[in-house]
Amino acid sequence: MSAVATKSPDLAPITDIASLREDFPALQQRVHGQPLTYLDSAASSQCPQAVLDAVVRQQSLDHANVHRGVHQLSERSTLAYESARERVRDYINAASEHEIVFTRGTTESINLVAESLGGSRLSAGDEVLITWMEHHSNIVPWQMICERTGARLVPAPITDAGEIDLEAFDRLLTDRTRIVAFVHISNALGTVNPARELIAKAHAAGAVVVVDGAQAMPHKRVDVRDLDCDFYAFSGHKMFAPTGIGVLYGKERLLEEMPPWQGGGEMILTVSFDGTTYNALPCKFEAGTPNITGAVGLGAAVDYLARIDFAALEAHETALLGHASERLTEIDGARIIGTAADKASVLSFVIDGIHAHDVGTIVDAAGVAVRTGHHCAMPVMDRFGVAATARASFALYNDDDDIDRLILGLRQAVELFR
Ligand code: 7TS
Repeated sequence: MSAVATKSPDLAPITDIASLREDFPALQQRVHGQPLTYLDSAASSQCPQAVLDAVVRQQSLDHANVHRGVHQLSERSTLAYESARERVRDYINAASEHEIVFTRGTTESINLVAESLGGSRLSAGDEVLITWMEHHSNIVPWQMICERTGARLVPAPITDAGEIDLEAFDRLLTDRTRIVAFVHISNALGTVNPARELIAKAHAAGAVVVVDGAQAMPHKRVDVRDLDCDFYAFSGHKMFAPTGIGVLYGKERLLEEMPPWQGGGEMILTVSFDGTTYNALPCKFEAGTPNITGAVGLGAAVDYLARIDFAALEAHETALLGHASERLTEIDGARIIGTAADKASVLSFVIDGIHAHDVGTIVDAAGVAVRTGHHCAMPVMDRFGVAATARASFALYNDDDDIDRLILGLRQAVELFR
Protein backbone atom coordinates (compact mmCIF):
# COMPACT_ATOMS: atom_id res chain seq x y z
CA MET A 1 0.00 0.00 0.00
CA SER A 2 1.37 3.39 -0.85
CA ALA A 3 0.89 6.45 1.26
CA VAL A 4 0.71 9.95 -0.16
CA ALA A 5 2.07 12.73 1.99
CA THR A 6 0.06 15.91 1.54
CA LYS A 7 2.92 18.23 2.40
CA SER A 8 6.51 18.52 1.19
CA PRO A 9 8.98 17.05 3.70
CA ASP A 10 10.78 19.55 5.92
CA LEU A 11 14.45 18.66 5.51
CA ALA A 12 17.71 20.54 5.96
CA PRO A 13 18.74 22.46 2.79
CA ILE A 14 21.33 20.81 0.56
CA THR A 15 24.35 23.03 -0.04
CA ASP A 16 26.66 20.40 -1.56
CA ILE A 17 25.38 20.73 -5.14
CA ALA A 18 28.02 18.37 -6.54
CA SER A 19 26.52 15.51 -4.51
CA LEU A 20 23.22 15.78 -6.45
CA ARG A 21 24.59 14.24 -9.64
CA GLU A 22 24.38 10.78 -8.09
CA ASP A 23 20.60 11.14 -7.87
CA PHE A 24 20.19 11.00 -11.67
CA PRO A 25 20.30 7.47 -13.16
CA ALA A 26 20.41 8.76 -16.76
CA LEU A 27 23.76 10.42 -16.09
CA GLN A 28 25.38 7.14 -15.05
CA GLN A 29 25.18 5.67 -18.58
CA ARG A 30 27.57 5.66 -21.56
CA VAL A 31 26.66 6.76 -25.08
CA HIS A 32 28.80 5.86 -28.11
CA GLY A 33 31.02 4.04 -25.63
CA GLN A 34 31.72 7.28 -23.71
CA PRO A 35 30.42 8.51 -20.38
CA LEU A 36 27.39 10.73 -21.04
CA THR A 37 27.92 14.47 -20.75
CA TYR A 38 24.42 15.91 -20.77
CA LEU A 39 24.44 19.60 -21.72
CA ASP A 40 20.89 19.89 -23.07
CA SER A 41 18.86 20.57 -19.95
CA ALA A 42 17.32 23.74 -21.41
CA ALA A 43 15.53 21.47 -23.90
CA SER A 44 14.64 18.88 -21.25
CA SER A 45 16.25 17.98 -17.94
CA GLN A 46 16.79 14.50 -16.49
CA CYS A 47 14.72 13.11 -13.63
CA PRO A 48 16.17 12.26 -10.21
CA GLN A 49 15.44 8.82 -8.72
CA ALA A 50 12.92 10.37 -6.29
CA VAL A 51 10.78 11.55 -9.21
CA LEU A 52 11.07 8.21 -11.01
CA ASP A 53 10.03 6.40 -7.81
CA ALA A 54 6.99 8.66 -7.36
CA VAL A 55 5.91 8.04 -10.96
CA VAL A 56 6.30 4.27 -10.67
CA ARG A 57 4.46 4.20 -7.34
CA GLN A 58 1.55 6.23 -8.69
CA GLN A 59 1.27 4.17 -11.85
CA SER A 60 1.71 0.79 -10.12
CA LEU A 61 -0.50 1.16 -7.06
CA ASP A 62 -2.59 4.32 -7.06
CA HIS A 63 -3.63 4.65 -10.67
CA ALA A 64 -7.28 5.57 -11.16
CA ASN A 65 -9.13 8.58 -12.50
CA VAL A 66 -9.40 11.62 -10.24
CA HIS A 67 -12.33 13.58 -8.77
CA ARG A 68 -14.94 11.00 -9.73
CA GLY A 69 -14.64 7.71 -7.87
CA VAL A 70 -15.67 6.77 -4.36
CA HIS A 71 -13.37 3.77 -4.45
CA GLN A 72 -10.02 3.58 -2.69
CA LEU A 73 -7.77 3.92 -5.73
CA SER A 74 -9.64 6.93 -7.07
CA GLU A 75 -9.46 8.56 -3.66
CA ARG A 76 -5.72 7.89 -3.42
CA SER A 77 -5.15 9.13 -6.94
CA THR A 78 -7.15 12.31 -6.26
CA LEU A 79 -5.20 12.88 -3.05
CA ALA A 80 -1.89 12.43 -4.88
CA TYR A 81 -2.95 14.78 -7.68
CA GLU A 82 -4.26 17.50 -5.38
CA SER A 83 -1.28 17.13 -3.06
CA ALA A 84 0.98 17.81 -6.06
CA ARG A 85 -1.00 20.98 -6.73
CA GLU A 86 -0.58 22.07 -3.10
CA ARG A 87 3.20 21.41 -3.26
CA VAL A 88 3.48 23.54 -6.40
CA ARG A 89 1.37 26.29 -4.79
CA ASP A 90 3.57 26.28 -1.71
CA TYR A 91 6.78 26.16 -3.76
CA ILE A 92 5.97 29.24 -5.87
CA ASN A 93 4.17 30.95 -2.97
CA ALA A 94 0.83 31.33 -4.76
CA ALA A 95 -1.99 32.54 -2.52
CA SER A 96 -4.40 29.68 -3.25
CA GLU A 97 -4.52 26.28 -4.95
CA HIS A 98 -7.21 27.84 -7.18
CA GLU A 99 -4.35 29.68 -8.85
CA ILE A 100 -2.51 26.54 -9.97
CA VAL A 101 -3.84 25.16 -13.26
CA PHE A 102 -2.18 21.96 -14.50
CA THR A 103 -1.48 22.06 -18.23
CA ARG A 104 0.65 20.10 -20.70
CA GLY A 105 3.48 22.60 -20.33
CA THR A 106 4.51 26.19 -20.95
CA THR A 107 3.18 26.18 -24.51
CA GLU A 108 -0.29 25.12 -23.42
CA SER A 109 -0.23 27.54 -20.48
CA ILE A 110 0.50 30.51 -22.75
CA ASN A 111 -2.08 29.39 -25.31
CA LEU A 112 -4.65 29.20 -22.51
CA VAL A 113 -4.01 32.81 -21.41
CA ALA A 114 -3.81 34.11 -24.98
CA GLU A 115 -7.09 32.45 -25.98
CA SER A 116 -9.08 33.01 -22.81
CA LEU A 117 -7.78 36.35 -21.52
CA GLY A 118 -6.72 37.73 -24.91
CA GLY A 119 -9.86 36.48 -26.63
CA SER A 120 -12.12 38.21 -24.10
CA ARG A 121 -10.16 41.43 -23.55
CA LEU A 122 -8.46 42.41 -26.80
CA SER A 123 -9.98 44.40 -29.61
CA ALA A 124 -8.86 46.53 -32.54
CA GLY A 125 -6.46 49.26 -31.42
CA ASP A 126 -5.16 47.28 -28.43
CA GLU A 127 -1.57 46.09 -28.24
CA VAL A 128 0.28 43.11 -26.83
CA LEU A 129 3.89 43.92 -25.97
CA ILE A 130 6.44 41.08 -26.12
CA THR A 131 10.21 41.08 -26.72
CA TRP A 132 12.52 39.99 -29.52
CA MET A 133 13.98 37.24 -27.36
CA GLU A 134 10.81 35.18 -26.93
CA HIS A 135 10.51 31.47 -27.61
CA HIS A 136 7.99 30.81 -30.40
CA SER A 137 5.50 29.67 -27.75
CA ASN A 138 5.40 33.24 -26.42
CA ILE A 139 5.04 34.74 -29.91
CA VAL A 140 2.72 32.59 -32.00
CA PRO A 141 -0.24 32.31 -29.56
CA TRP A 142 -0.23 36.13 -29.31
CA GLN A 143 0.04 36.47 -33.07
CA MET A 144 -2.95 34.17 -33.48
CA ILE A 145 -5.14 36.02 -30.98
CA CYS A 146 -4.09 39.42 -32.37
CA GLU A 147 -5.10 38.28 -35.82
CA ARG A 148 -8.51 37.23 -34.54
CA THR A 149 -9.22 40.31 -32.44
CA GLY A 150 -7.58 43.01 -34.56
CA ALA A 151 -5.07 43.82 -31.79
CA ARG A 152 -1.42 44.51 -32.66
CA LEU A 153 1.62 42.52 -31.55
CA VAL A 154 4.55 44.78 -30.66
CA PRO A 155 8.03 43.27 -30.08
CA ALA A 156 10.45 45.27 -27.89
CA PRO A 157 13.96 45.20 -29.41
CA ILE A 158 17.02 43.70 -27.73
CA THR A 159 20.59 44.98 -27.56
CA ASP A 160 23.75 43.46 -29.03
CA ALA A 161 24.38 41.81 -25.67
CA GLY A 162 20.95 40.17 -25.82
CA GLU A 163 19.27 42.30 -23.16
CA ILE A 164 15.88 43.98 -23.50
CA ASP A 165 16.38 47.56 -24.69
CA LEU A 166 14.68 49.16 -21.69
CA GLU A 167 14.36 52.60 -23.26
CA ALA A 168 12.55 51.10 -26.23
CA PHE A 169 10.43 48.95 -23.90
CA ASP A 170 9.36 52.09 -22.00
CA ARG A 171 8.54 53.83 -25.26
CA LEU A 172 6.51 50.91 -26.62
CA LEU A 173 4.57 50.45 -23.37
CA THR A 174 1.62 52.82 -23.83
CA ASP A 175 -2.00 53.23 -22.83
CA ARG A 176 -2.84 50.94 -25.76
CA THR A 177 -0.86 48.05 -24.19
CA ARG A 178 -3.30 45.56 -22.65
CA ILE A 179 -0.96 42.60 -22.15
CA VAL A 180 2.82 42.39 -21.63
CA ALA A 181 4.36 38.94 -22.11
CA PHE A 182 8.07 38.25 -21.65
CA VAL A 183 10.49 35.47 -20.89
CA HIS A 184 12.09 35.33 -17.42
CA ILE A 185 15.25 33.59 -18.70
CA SER A 186 15.91 33.28 -22.44
CA ASN A 187 16.48 29.74 -23.73
CA ALA A 188 18.48 30.98 -26.72
CA LEU A 189 20.68 33.59 -25.00
CA GLY A 190 20.60 32.82 -21.29
CA THR A 191 19.61 36.41 -20.49
CA VAL A 192 17.94 36.83 -17.10
CA ASN A 193 15.38 39.59 -17.51
CA PRO A 194 14.68 42.08 -14.71
CA ALA A 195 11.26 40.53 -14.15
CA ARG A 196 10.16 42.58 -11.13
CA GLU A 197 11.08 45.85 -12.81
CA LEU A 198 9.30 44.94 -16.07
CA ILE A 199 6.20 43.76 -14.19
CA ALA A 200 6.04 47.00 -12.17
CA LYS A 201 6.39 49.09 -15.35
CA ALA A 202 3.65 47.09 -17.10
CA HIS A 203 1.31 47.40 -14.11
CA ALA A 204 1.91 51.15 -13.94
CA ALA A 205 0.76 51.30 -17.57
CA GLY A 206 -2.37 49.30 -16.69
CA ALA A 207 -1.34 46.10 -18.52
CA VAL A 208 -1.69 42.48 -17.41
CA VAL A 209 1.62 40.59 -17.26
CA VAL A 210 2.34 37.05 -18.45
CA VAL A 211 5.79 35.63 -17.64
CA ASP A 212 7.27 32.64 -19.48
CA GLY A 213 9.11 30.90 -16.66
CA ALA A 214 10.10 27.73 -18.54
CA GLN A 215 13.85 28.31 -18.12
CA ALA A 216 13.73 30.07 -14.77
CA MET A 217 12.16 27.33 -12.67
CA PRO A 218 15.18 24.97 -12.57
CA HIS A 219 17.60 27.81 -11.75
CA LYS A 220 15.80 30.36 -9.59
CA ARG A 221 13.59 30.20 -6.55
CA VAL A 222 10.51 31.83 -8.04
CA ASP A 223 8.02 33.59 -5.75
CA VAL A 224 5.01 34.72 -7.77
CA ARG A 225 3.74 37.05 -5.06
CA ASP A 226 7.10 38.74 -4.72
CA LEU A 227 7.29 39.14 -8.52
CA ASP A 228 3.65 40.28 -8.55
CA CYS A 229 3.15 38.78 -12.03
CA ASP A 230 -0.42 38.10 -13.11
CA PHE A 231 0.45 34.83 -14.85
CA TYR A 232 3.52 32.59 -14.72
CA ALA A 233 3.87 29.63 -17.10
CA PHE A 234 6.26 26.68 -16.76
CA SER A 235 6.95 23.08 -17.81
CA GLY A 236 7.67 20.09 -15.57
CA HIS A 237 10.18 18.52 -17.93
CA LYS A 238 12.63 21.42 -17.62
CA MET A 239 12.59 21.17 -13.82
CA PHE A 240 13.39 17.47 -13.32
CA ALA A 241 9.82 16.15 -13.76
CA PRO A 242 8.41 14.11 -16.68
CA THR A 243 7.12 15.55 -19.96
CA GLY A 244 3.45 16.35 -20.56
CA ILE A 245 2.84 18.29 -17.35
CA GLY A 246 3.15 21.99 -16.68
CA VAL A 247 1.53 24.81 -14.81
CA LEU A 248 -0.23 28.04 -15.43
CA TYR A 249 -0.17 30.19 -12.31
CA GLY A 250 -2.71 33.00 -12.49
CA LYS A 251 -4.07 35.49 -9.98
CA GLU A 252 -7.43 34.18 -8.81
CA ARG A 253 -9.26 37.43 -9.63
CA LEU A 254 -8.16 37.20 -13.27
CA LEU A 255 -8.73 33.46 -13.64
CA GLU A 256 -12.24 33.93 -12.20
CA GLU A 257 -13.06 36.54 -14.83
CA MET A 258 -11.69 34.52 -17.74
CA PRO A 259 -13.98 32.28 -19.78
CA PRO A 260 -13.18 28.56 -19.94
CA TRP A 261 -10.80 27.57 -22.71
CA GLN A 262 -11.46 23.94 -23.57
CA GLY A 263 -14.79 22.24 -22.91
CA GLY A 264 -15.43 18.70 -21.70
CA GLY A 265 -15.57 16.65 -18.53
CA GLU A 266 -14.09 17.90 -15.26
CA MET A 267 -14.56 21.59 -16.12
CA ILE A 268 -18.38 21.55 -15.72
CA LEU A 269 -20.88 21.55 -12.85
CA THR A 270 -24.03 20.83 -14.84
CA VAL A 271 -24.69 20.16 -18.51
CA SER A 272 -28.00 20.24 -20.34
CA PHE A 273 -28.93 21.10 -23.88
CA ASP A 274 -30.10 24.47 -22.59
CA GLY A 275 -26.64 25.31 -21.34
CA THR A 276 -23.72 24.40 -19.14
CA THR A 277 -22.47 25.75 -15.82
CA TYR A 278 -18.77 25.67 -15.17
CA ASN A 279 -16.76 24.20 -12.35
CA ALA A 280 -14.85 26.29 -9.82
CA LEU A 281 -11.15 27.08 -10.21
CA PRO A 282 -8.86 25.46 -11.09
CA CYS A 283 -11.03 22.69 -12.61
CA LYS A 284 -12.68 25.24 -14.91
CA PHE A 285 -9.45 25.18 -16.92
CA GLU A 286 -8.71 21.44 -16.68
CA ALA A 287 -11.05 19.79 -19.19
CA GLY A 288 -10.78 16.02 -19.51
CA THR A 289 -8.72 13.48 -17.60
CA PRO A 290 -5.53 15.26 -16.58
CA ASN A 291 -1.97 13.97 -16.63
CA ILE A 292 -2.25 12.56 -13.10
CA THR A 293 1.05 10.70 -13.09
CA GLY A 294 2.83 13.72 -14.57
CA ALA A 295 1.43 15.92 -11.79
CA VAL A 296 2.63 13.44 -9.16
CA GLY A 297 6.07 13.49 -10.80
CA LEU A 298 6.04 17.29 -10.75
CA GLY A 299 5.08 17.23 -7.06
CA ALA A 300 8.11 15.01 -6.37
CA ALA A 301 10.36 17.30 -8.46
CA VAL A 302 9.18 20.28 -6.43
CA ASP A 303 9.96 18.35 -3.21
CA TYR A 304 13.42 17.70 -4.63
CA LEU A 305 14.00 21.35 -5.55
CA ALA A 306 12.61 22.56 -2.22
CA ARG A 307 15.50 20.79 -0.45
CA ILE A 308 18.15 22.68 -2.40
CA ASP A 309 19.89 25.79 -1.15
CA PHE A 310 19.36 28.09 -4.13
CA ALA A 311 22.18 30.46 -3.19
CA ALA A 312 24.56 27.47 -3.45
CA LEU A 313 22.87 26.33 -6.68
CA GLU A 314 23.19 29.74 -8.32
CA ALA A 315 26.84 29.97 -7.25
CA HIS A 316 27.47 26.50 -8.73
CA GLU A 317 25.78 27.34 -12.03
CA THR A 318 27.42 30.78 -12.32
CA ALA A 319 30.83 29.15 -11.82
CA LEU A 320 30.03 26.54 -14.51
CA LEU A 321 28.92 29.18 -17.00
CA GLY A 322 31.99 31.31 -16.25
CA HIS A 323 34.31 28.32 -16.68
CA ALA A 324 32.62 27.25 -19.94
CA SER A 325 32.67 30.79 -21.39
CA GLU A 326 36.36 31.12 -20.50
CA ARG A 327 37.32 27.72 -21.98
CA LEU A 328 35.39 28.47 -25.19
CA THR A 329 37.93 31.22 -25.97
CA GLU A 330 40.43 28.37 -26.58
CA ILE A 331 38.41 27.33 -29.65
CA ASP A 332 39.57 29.20 -32.72
CA GLY A 333 36.70 31.13 -34.36
CA ALA A 334 34.18 30.52 -31.55
CA ARG A 335 31.81 33.36 -30.73
CA ILE A 336 29.26 33.51 -27.93
CA ILE A 337 25.75 34.69 -28.84
CA GLY A 338 24.22 36.34 -25.78
CA THR A 339 26.50 38.23 -23.42
CA ALA A 340 24.03 39.79 -21.00
CA ALA A 341 25.40 41.01 -17.68
CA ASP A 342 22.86 38.81 -15.88
CA LYS A 343 22.97 35.44 -17.57
CA ALA A 344 22.07 31.90 -16.53
CA SER A 345 23.05 28.41 -17.55
CA VAL A 346 23.00 28.75 -21.33
CA LEU A 347 26.06 29.00 -23.57
CA SER A 348 24.94 29.62 -27.16
CA PHE A 349 27.77 29.87 -29.69
CA VAL A 350 28.84 29.65 -33.31
CA ILE A 351 32.21 28.52 -34.69
CA ASP A 352 33.43 30.16 -37.92
CA GLY A 353 33.26 27.82 -40.89
CA ILE A 354 31.48 24.96 -39.12
CA HIS A 355 27.72 24.54 -39.21
CA ALA A 356 26.13 24.23 -35.77
CA HIS A 357 24.60 20.85 -36.71
CA ASP A 358 28.06 19.49 -37.56
CA VAL A 359 29.34 20.73 -34.20
CA GLY A 360 26.45 18.90 -32.49
CA THR A 361 27.07 15.67 -34.40
CA ILE A 362 30.81 15.59 -33.71
CA VAL A 363 30.49 16.25 -30.00
CA ASP A 364 27.70 13.66 -29.76
CA ALA A 365 30.17 11.04 -30.98
CA ALA A 366 32.29 12.05 -27.98
CA GLY A 367 29.31 11.45 -25.66
CA VAL A 368 28.42 15.14 -25.32
CA ALA A 369 24.76 16.15 -25.80
CA VAL A 370 24.19 19.76 -26.90
CA ARG A 371 21.33 21.27 -28.86
CA THR A 372 21.80 22.90 -32.23
CA GLY A 373 19.43 24.94 -34.38
CA HIS A 374 17.30 28.03 -33.90
CA HIS A 375 16.04 26.92 -30.46
CA CYS A 376 12.47 27.89 -31.41
CA ALA A 377 13.56 31.51 -31.27
CA MET A 378 13.97 32.47 -34.93
CA PRO A 379 13.72 36.24 -34.29
CA VAL A 380 16.75 35.92 -31.97
CA MET A 381 18.72 34.19 -34.74
CA ASP A 382 17.69 36.97 -37.17
CA ARG A 383 18.71 39.63 -34.65
CA PHE A 384 22.23 38.18 -34.42
CA GLY A 385 22.48 37.35 -38.12
CA VAL A 386 22.99 33.59 -37.64
CA ALA A 387 20.93 30.68 -38.93
CA ALA A 388 21.62 28.47 -35.94
CA THR A 389 23.80 28.14 -32.85
CA ALA A 390 25.16 25.27 -30.83
CA ARG A 391 23.93 25.50 -27.27
CA ALA A 392 25.34 23.93 -24.13
CA SER A 393 22.91 24.30 -21.25
CA PHE A 394 23.69 23.46 -17.65
CA ALA A 395 21.70 22.13 -14.74
CA LEU A 396 22.46 21.41 -11.12
CA TYR A 397 23.98 18.00 -11.99
CA ASN A 398 26.70 19.32 -14.35
CA ASP A 399 30.32 19.80 -13.33
CA ASP A 400 33.67 21.06 -14.66
CA ASP A 401 34.41 17.64 -16.11
CA ASP A 402 31.37 18.04 -18.43
CA ILE A 403 32.84 21.32 -19.68
CA ASP A 404 36.29 19.81 -20.25
CA ARG A 405 34.68 17.07 -22.33
CA LEU A 406 32.67 19.63 -24.33
CA ILE A 407 35.84 21.58 -25.13
CA LEU A 408 37.62 18.35 -26.15
CA GLY A 409 34.71 17.54 -28.49
CA LEU A 410 34.81 21.04 -29.97
CA ARG A 411 38.57 20.73 -30.62
CA GLN A 412 37.87 17.51 -32.53
CA ALA A 413 35.19 19.32 -34.59
CA VAL A 414 37.61 22.12 -35.47
CA GLU A 415 40.35 19.62 -36.45
CA LEU A 416 37.94 17.70 -38.66
CA PHE A 417 36.45 20.68 -40.46
CA ARG A 418 39.47 22.93 -40.91
N1 7TS B 1 9.54 29.04 -23.26
C1 7TS B 1 10.87 28.86 -23.17
C2 7TS B 1 11.72 29.98 -22.68
C3 7TS B 1 11.42 27.64 -23.54
O1 7TS B 1 12.73 27.46 -23.42
C4 7TS B 1 10.58 26.60 -24.00
C5 7TS B 1 11.14 25.30 -24.49
C6 7TS B 1 9.20 26.84 -24.03
C7 7TS B 1 8.71 28.07 -23.67
C8 7TS B 1 8.23 25.79 -24.45
O2 7TS B 1 8.17 24.80 -23.48
P1 7TS B 1 7.32 23.46 -23.72
O3 7TS B 1 7.68 22.62 -22.54
O4 7TS B 1 5.90 23.86 -23.74
O5 7TS B 1 7.79 22.91 -25.02
N2 7TS B 1 12.47 25.37 -24.92
C9 7TS B 1 13.15 24.43 -25.58
C10 7TS B 1 14.48 24.56 -25.91
O6 7TS B 1 15.18 25.52 -25.63
N3 7TS B 1 14.90 23.46 -26.56
O7 7TS B 1 13.87 22.62 -26.68
C11 7TS B 1 12.77 23.20 -26.05
